Amino acid sequence: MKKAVTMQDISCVGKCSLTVALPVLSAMGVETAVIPTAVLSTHTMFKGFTFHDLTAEIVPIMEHWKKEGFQFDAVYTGYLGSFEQLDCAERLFRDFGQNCVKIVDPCMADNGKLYAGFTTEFAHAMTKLCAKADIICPNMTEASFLLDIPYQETYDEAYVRDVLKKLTNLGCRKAVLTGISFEHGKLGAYAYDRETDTYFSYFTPEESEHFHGTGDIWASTLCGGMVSGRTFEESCMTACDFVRECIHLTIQEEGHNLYGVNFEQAIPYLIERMKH
Ligand code: PXL
Repeated sequence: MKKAVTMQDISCVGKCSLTVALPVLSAMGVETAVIPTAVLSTHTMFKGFTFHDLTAEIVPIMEHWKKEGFQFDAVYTGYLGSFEQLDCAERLFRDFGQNCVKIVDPCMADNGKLYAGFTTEFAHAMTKLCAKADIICPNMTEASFLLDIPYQETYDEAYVRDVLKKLTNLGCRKAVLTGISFEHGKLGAYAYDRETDTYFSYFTPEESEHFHGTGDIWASTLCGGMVSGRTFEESCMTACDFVRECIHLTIQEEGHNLYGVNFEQAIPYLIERMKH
C-alpha cells in the first residue's frame, strides 16, 4: 500500500487542512501519516478561533519515526504557521523525502490578500521550502506573494506561463497554478514542468460559489493521484474534477455550510474515478 505523510494544522471545524487531507487520501487508497502543526477550534476565517501550537512536538515525532525506519511515497505540506514550522518541513523533506514525491501547497493567501497572521517575510521564507519540492500548487495570490510581484485579478495566458516559469525558477520541478480562469464560467489549473519544458492546462465549468478549503482538497487529491502512480496531468485533472463535484453537491443543499464544501458526498465520485 502506498504511504504519504502530510504536515498541516487540524482545524476542528472548517473542513480544511487535515480534516480534508486524511479522508481524501484514505478514499484514494493511500495510507496517511500526519504531523499536526497546531490545533485550532476553527479555521482562521471565523472570528475568535483558538490556536494551540504543536511545533515542539514535530522534531520528536520525526526522530521517533527515524528510529522506526518509516518511509513514505509522498511528503505533502499544507498550511504552516511559522518560520520554525517551515524549518521543520525542510527537515521532513531531508529525512523522509528520498525516493518520494514532495508536494508543497504554500497555503497563505487568496483573493489578493494574505490570510490572518501571515506576512510578506513568511511568504519569502516559503520560497525556500518551495525550492525543495517536486511540485508546488499555489493559487495566483500565493504565487504573487512567493514571487514578490503585484497581484493581478485578470491576466492572459502569456502572463500565467511567465508566472509558472518564475515559480519553477525557485527550484521546484513542476508548478501548478490553481483557480485559473481566462473566461467567465470556466475555472481550472495551469501547470508547467521545467524538466520537459511543457505546459498543461485543464478547465471545468465554474460553479457559482467559491468556498474555503477547496485548495486543500485540490492539493490532497493531487497528492493521492501522484502517489497512486497517476501522471501529473491525470492527477491535476482528477483534482479539478473532484473539487468541482464537491462544490456542485454543496450548492445543491439548501442552507449549506458557507465555510467548507460537502466533500463527504463527493467521495463516492472520487473512489469511482480512481478505478479508471
Ligand atoms: O485552507 C487553508 C487553511 C488551512 N488551515 C487554516 C486556515 C486555512 C485558511 O484560512 O485558516 C487554519
